[in-house]
Amino acid sequence: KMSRRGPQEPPHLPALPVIGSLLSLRSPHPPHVHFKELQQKYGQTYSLMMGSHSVIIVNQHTHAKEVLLKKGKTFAGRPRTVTTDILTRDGKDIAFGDYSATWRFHRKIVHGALCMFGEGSASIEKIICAEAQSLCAVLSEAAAAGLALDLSPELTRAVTNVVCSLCFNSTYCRGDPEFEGMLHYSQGIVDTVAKDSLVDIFPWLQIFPNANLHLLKQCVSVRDKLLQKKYDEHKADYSDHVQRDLLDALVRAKRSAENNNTAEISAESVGLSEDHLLMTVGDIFGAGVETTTTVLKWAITYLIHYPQVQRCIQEELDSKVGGDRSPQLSDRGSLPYLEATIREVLRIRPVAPLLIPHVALSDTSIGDFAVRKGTRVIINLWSLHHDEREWRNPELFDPGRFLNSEGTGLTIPSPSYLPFGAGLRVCLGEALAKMELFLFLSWILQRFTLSVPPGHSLPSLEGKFGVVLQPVKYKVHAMPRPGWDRNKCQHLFEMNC
Ligand code: HEM
Ligand code: PLO
Repeated sequence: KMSRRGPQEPPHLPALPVIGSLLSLRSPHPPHVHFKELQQKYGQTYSLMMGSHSVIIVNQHTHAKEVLLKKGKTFAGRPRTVTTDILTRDGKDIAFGDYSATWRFHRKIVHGALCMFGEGSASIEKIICAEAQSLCAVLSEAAAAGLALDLSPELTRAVTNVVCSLCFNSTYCRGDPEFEGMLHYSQGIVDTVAKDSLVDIFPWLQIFPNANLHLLKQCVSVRDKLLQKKYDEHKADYSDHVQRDLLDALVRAKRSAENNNTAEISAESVGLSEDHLLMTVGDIFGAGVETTTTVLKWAITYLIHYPQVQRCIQEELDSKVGGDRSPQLSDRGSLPYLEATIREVLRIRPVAPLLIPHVALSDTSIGDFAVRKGTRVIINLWSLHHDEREWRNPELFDPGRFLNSEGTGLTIPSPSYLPFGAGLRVCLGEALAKMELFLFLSWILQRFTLSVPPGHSLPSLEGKFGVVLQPVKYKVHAMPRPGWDRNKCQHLFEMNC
């Protein structure tokens, strides 16, 4: 309840000048786990100093929803940090850009471009299925040769080709040097970005900021060359009559703003400079690749740990889809156990366990706590998804918790579940990501049973904390299911397309 003296400051971790609350933040655990533990001592919502910045950590769903939904506009800001400024040319992108007319405009363009792919010959479904087919072909070949495979590059290529089609109307073949380069720079960025604001003041991560910044700058410059090349190509053969992809949609918006001299909107005023265009498409490309790939890797890691879950999904696929055709999006409604498994993976290993930090744009409050303008707010999704009051046995991987009591339909058993965030800053790729997860996993599990090679130990479930929470690397043995040899896979594909 509100006290008579008005809203109080939230409980505060001890803080020293310069390093802030650094001494209280020493822990062998990654930040999201440590922030969850600190609740024992400070309560569910508390504040601390990161260097000179005041930060509030939110560990419960009611406060999280107040920040994201009820007061969404007040908390729609983003902090500027050294590393994200390098990545996004001082916040000229969507994800790390502050709340502004430009940000709103770019979200709208991206949203429109993603919707454009709903139907027609270049539909997202067709694009994803073509990649699923090619992924399964690689697994078949490895299986025929008796090889175990690190699935990471294969999954990354499949997912990359989907966003590449959407962003640039192009795809990569296996072994394409440009793709290999992208794998390398993107991992470099994931490992280093956001490490100054959140992470480089955490000593347990053993970071050397300068080496980090150097690597980040190098990787960003490789990425920027790739983006620039795509942009120049699109500018060269741009036509008002066809819109092939997101980049065309952005170029069109820029041109129409430039031609529209009478209107108040000029390219500069709505943020349609070349920098803005490149950073927006860079965001979608980067987010499109790293998030979905990471979830697929977590899903496979858990399926290997829980073969009974894998069997359940396969039985569902056998009875609802059968063996004479491949799964399609319209099967989603009849495969609840697979959907439940995807939901459980997103719960137990959220891609962005701390979302992206939000910033209060004016003086406000969270619950009974006063919050000053400029305060950073970190929503600890890890705490929400592992809250013992909301989830029975939160550490247990149990897709069944997302099924109704008859096991025939889906539910969300707790309001403490926000894998894509919520409100103004909600993920822009949620629908796309869900289509990809469903199609890739259903195609793979219809054809293969996944396990670690004989004699290998199970992959770790811990994960490596960075701007996304990634599983470790390991080799997978993909055993074709009865009747699913190489010829059948190929034949079925040719029939369907
Ligand atoms: C933001 C999750 C896939 C594009 C976010 C946020 C989360 C999230 C938690 C932060 C919300 C916040 O800060 O409040 C996920 C998950 C994905 C996924 C779990 C996969 C399963 C994608 C894909 C795309 C995408 C495929 C691209 C098409 C974005 C963008 C933002 C964002 C642009 C920034 C939004 C903004 O700040 O306005 N996502 N995402 N995401 N996501 Fe995703
Ligand atoms: C991933 C590496 C790329 O090279 C650049 C990039 C752009 C957008 C980022 C993404 C990275 C990581 C995941 C992020 C995404 C924007 C939204 C998404 C942070 C750094 C999430 C999960 O919030």
